[in-house]
Amino acid sequence: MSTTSLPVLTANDFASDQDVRWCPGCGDYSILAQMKKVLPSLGVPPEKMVFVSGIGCSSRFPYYMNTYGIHSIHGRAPAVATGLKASRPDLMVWVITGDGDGLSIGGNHLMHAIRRNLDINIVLFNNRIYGLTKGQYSPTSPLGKVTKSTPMGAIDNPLHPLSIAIGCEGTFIARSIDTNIKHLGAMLKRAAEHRGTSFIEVYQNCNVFNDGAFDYATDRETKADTTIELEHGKPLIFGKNRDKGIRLNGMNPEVVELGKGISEDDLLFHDEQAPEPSLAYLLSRMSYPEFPEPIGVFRAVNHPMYDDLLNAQVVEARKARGDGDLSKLFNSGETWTVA
Ligand SMILES: Cc1ncc(C[n+]2csc(CCOP(=O)(O)OP(=O)(O)O)c2C)c(N)n1
Ligand code: SF4
Repeated sequence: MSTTSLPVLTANDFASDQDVRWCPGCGDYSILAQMKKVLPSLGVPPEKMVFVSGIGCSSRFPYYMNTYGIHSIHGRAPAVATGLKASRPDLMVWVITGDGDGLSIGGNHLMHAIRRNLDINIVLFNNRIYGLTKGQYSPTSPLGKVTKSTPMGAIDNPLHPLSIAIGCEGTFIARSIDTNIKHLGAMLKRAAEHRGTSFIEVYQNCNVFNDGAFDYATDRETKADTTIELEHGKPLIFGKNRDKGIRLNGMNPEVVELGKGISEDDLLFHDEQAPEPSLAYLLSRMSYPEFPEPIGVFRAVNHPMYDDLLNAQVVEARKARGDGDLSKLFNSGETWTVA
């Protein structure tokens, strides 16, 4: 008996020969590097992977991967990925999108991809600006944000990507930060391993048109007090001295100081597997400066997958009615000739 061992892949096996054309210092580089680092550990060869994107700086991602890729049209990556995964369940499909691409023109498509629970992985690079079109405000830009298209300050309420994903009852929902590379790698790996749609928001610095949007969460001096790492089964504790926590006061989270009559047992314990998405939603509403912003897995639950259900129906239909005949179908029923 002969045994053949599979080649051990490295990050370089997933790198394409294309020059990377993002601005020097853009947060996209770090996301690309972590993706290439994580993929070899999944046991899926590059030829079985497809990266699908829409339009934007982040959407250039497929060019830089030595996998199959589709640079599709603005906001439509989830629709293209849905068709691909439904017809080729053997492929691992990633969707790369930006806050403008995914939440503005593509908001509707993103929503339906998440609620269907197809086995795809969506990574939303959130830089709270339109990068490619040179600095117009996006659906995640904060109120009052002065940009080229909002010279007197943005007056529409920003969207919270994770609140939307949780509202669609997504089965895997996480957040990470471009500069927190270990955490980002871990989140990408967990997303890839999740069966069903995974949705990760990555805080990404656009150092040309929105530099410093996440300084509060990345600055070495402040990040321990402005972010909180979610860990399944653990209490929500944060702060440089790990002396602060999140407690539920009725339906509202509040920041409390540990000691002074408050112990760890009084805090909210994170349950990423809670069947009800309500607590995950509350966490997604916590934002700076009132709260530390959660990073990590908000929700990871198992639900039936769209691709499995669809393909089971195809098998049933074939059993009952035999293989289809496209030409017969086109020429059946009422047909007419255009003169
Ligand atoms: C149908 C259509 N409308 C508008 C545009 C212009 N456009 C290109 S990219 C973009 C937004 C990109 O922003 P985002 O998704 O946040 O990506 P980033 O460039 O910041 O990574 C827009 C509005 C377009 N290309 N096609
Ligand atoms: S414009 Fe912003 S998001 Fe686009 S490549 Fe440059 S730094 Fe990155």
